[in-house]
Amino acid sequence: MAKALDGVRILDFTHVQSGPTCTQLLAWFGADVIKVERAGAGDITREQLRDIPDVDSLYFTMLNHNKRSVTIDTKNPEGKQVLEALIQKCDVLVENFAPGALDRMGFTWERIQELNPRMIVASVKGFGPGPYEDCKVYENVAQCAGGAASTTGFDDGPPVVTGAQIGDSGTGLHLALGIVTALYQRTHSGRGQRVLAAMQDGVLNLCRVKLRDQQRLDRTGVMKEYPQYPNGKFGEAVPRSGNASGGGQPGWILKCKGWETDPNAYIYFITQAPVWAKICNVIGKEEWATDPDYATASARLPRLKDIFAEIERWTMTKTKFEAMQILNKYDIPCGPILSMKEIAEEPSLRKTGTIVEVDHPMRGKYLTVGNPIKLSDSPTEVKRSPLLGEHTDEVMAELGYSPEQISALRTAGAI
Ligand code: CAO
Repeated sequence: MAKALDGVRILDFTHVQSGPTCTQLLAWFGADVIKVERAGAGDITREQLRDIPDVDSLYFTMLNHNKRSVTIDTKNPEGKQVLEALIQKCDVLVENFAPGALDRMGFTWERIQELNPRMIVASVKGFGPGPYEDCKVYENVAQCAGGAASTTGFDDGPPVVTGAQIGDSGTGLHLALGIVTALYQRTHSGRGQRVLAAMQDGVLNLCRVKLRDQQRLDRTGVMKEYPQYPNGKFGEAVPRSGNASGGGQPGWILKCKGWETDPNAYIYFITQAPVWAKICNVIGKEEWATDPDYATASARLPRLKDIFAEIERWTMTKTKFEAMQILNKYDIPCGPILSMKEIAEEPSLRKTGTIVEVDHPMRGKYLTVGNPIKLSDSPTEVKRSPLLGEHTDEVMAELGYSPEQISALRTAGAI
């Protein structure tokens, strides 16, 4: 079956996590992604956090599916020529080097345009133009600089980073959208353009509601859905809000049966206003449905702590799955705290291709997260990540190099 991005060729100069997540998505949508790696070494994640000696790590394999790998020394003059040929043949160059690295290689925007005016050059950087533009950045730096860490955690503790890789994978997603948008504009303009996704910007975009709250705090000095209300103090900046929902419907994480021994025996419970009467019935507090102290959403705000404590008395009598089943019958929004083990074993996620088992010639079978975006006319088939340089000869031949030329370039250390 045809794929959405059939015919799009990507020169994938990405490494570590942010860039590779972007090009992996494009590959799943059908683009031919040619990953250019340093000869002899490759993407540094191939050897990071290894669980099997001398075998590409899960870190690498889970971020580089459906790609081809070629090794080129881009600092070797002949290697540079190979790269020029690739630039002429590809539609998009994606990179997430440290600021200035591509220029230092000799591939400035101007030079790339000379070689291929239709080329889209897409970059992840830690920061956009400004005081930090030259900084190297990793995931947690972006989480801190983008406002996530200062607003995550509990009020009486330090800032906390989240396990969701919003700096890396989040920015990769933003970049992928920028690339397909630029490809679409090129169909009218005929020209390439630069696409920049800064990790700080990507994280901040995902923390949009916290900038909303900053302005509410500036205006009113209080945010009634935050756990600091009514007894705690608000300062000048948006505080950490624990497990509060961040939206207009208060929520919290509550213990379920087995919490004493199972660190994930919890449920997220939302006291959505339209189903308040049903919540009161389920937890056996029918009188709260009509009591003026509890009957309206605004009356409940100063009492949320006590309300959640009462609801928790009920959730602690059920496992998280039993509670889910009962609450869903009444359309009460809630969610079990699922461990990675439970997610890995969840049959429905296997069925939809969100969790996929992949076979790898050196590591054998492993699990990965498949394409989370499902297109009805462009199904995703997850294929294993390439071995280092596995497709060098194949790609060189496609570029028009003869076997003799390939072997000479190899002897010269260019590939
Ligand atoms: N052949 C020859 N040289 C190559 C090459 C190849 N195929 N591929 C890369 N290189 C060179 C680069 O040209 C660069 O050389 P110079 O420093 O001389 O210009 C060098 O390898 C190192 O590149 P780098 O600076 O990007 O790598 P690093 O490990 O020092 O830094 C990182 C890594 C991630 C901090 C940095 O790339 C960065 O800030 N990227 C932008 C933000 C980003 O994506 N961060 C997310 C990373 S995931 O957590």
